Amino acid sequence: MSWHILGAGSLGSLWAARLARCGEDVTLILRNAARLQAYQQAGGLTLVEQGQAQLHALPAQLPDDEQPIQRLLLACKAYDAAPAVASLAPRLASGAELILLQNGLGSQDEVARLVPQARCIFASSTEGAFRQADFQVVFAGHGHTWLGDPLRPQPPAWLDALHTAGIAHDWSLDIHSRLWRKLALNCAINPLTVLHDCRNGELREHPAEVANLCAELTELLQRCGQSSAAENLHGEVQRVIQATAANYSSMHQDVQHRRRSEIAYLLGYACQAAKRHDLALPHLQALHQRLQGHLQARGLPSH
Ligand code: NAD
Ligand code: KPL
Repeated sequence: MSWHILGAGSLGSLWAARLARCGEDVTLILRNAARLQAYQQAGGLTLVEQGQAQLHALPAQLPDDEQPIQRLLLACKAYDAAPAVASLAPRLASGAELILLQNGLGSQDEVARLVPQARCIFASSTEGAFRQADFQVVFAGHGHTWLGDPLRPQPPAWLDALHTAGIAHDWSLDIHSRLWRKLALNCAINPLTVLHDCRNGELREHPAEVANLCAELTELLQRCGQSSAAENLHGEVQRVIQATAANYSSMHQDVQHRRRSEIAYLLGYACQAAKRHDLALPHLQALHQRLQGHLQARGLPSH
């Protein structure tokens, strides 16, 4: 069975190249005719791993191609996920499976609502990749990907293909917990790095701000029934700040490069959840407003 991968960006290319080189049948879905032409001119996707570049001339097509889709890896940003799936919905075969690689929360439910007939598998990844040029992606950080289906505990048979492709993963029986934990980490670190315009490590100079956010995020997770995701959140945030001290967070990089951020699916989602539960979280709400103001002042979307 073949793979369709929507989004030849960082993670999409990383998955596409590794699946294709172990013999999987992979087709890319590109945004429009101009992107398809640029891809054809580039001759394929290049993955740079440990300094070695390898070109993969994978077939590519447009969203309105007629080929039915059985298994789709959705590798776009959270805010693009629902519109992208809406454009592909007529092509989904019966029993189609979607793997949703988006960070944060909210986009998975938007997609699942659009295609109730398909199986939606949620993913949370700590792998790192970035685009160094058009259709050239650098595998920057080995990590792990957790996959799970909140509605069906049985793992899909194709997990073996991920294993063969060297994509480190586990099937998770509680993928929501993984996604909430990552969302909380991202909410405690990323917005502060944008507002202080600093690397992750410099947050060690703002211990009270980090501690206050962790306390409120812990309360939120507990109220949302995510007690295991809440466990020792502050300790893990401090560990991640230390371990990634020299890095700029993904949100800092987005703002720096004047790209739209995923704020709505991180802090925005957290603040909405607090509101639904009638929970007052003054530090988190103030952070959300400060970040929105910061983005608006730079002409970037704040939702
Ligand atoms: P990216 O911006 O590099 O790639 C997304 C690609 O999707 C772009 O090429 C974009 O043009 C394409 N796209 C968007 N809508 C489309 C459409 N309708 N049709 C065709 N193509 C479309 O993004 P990324 O860094 O790969 O991130 C994807 C998701 O994975 C995000 O939610 C991100 O937070 C998460 N994530 C990324 C990393 C990483 O290291 N890059 C790590 C962990 C999680
Ligand atoms: O995932 C991250 C990001 O930059 O998005 C870390 C390193 C955990 C910081 O929140």
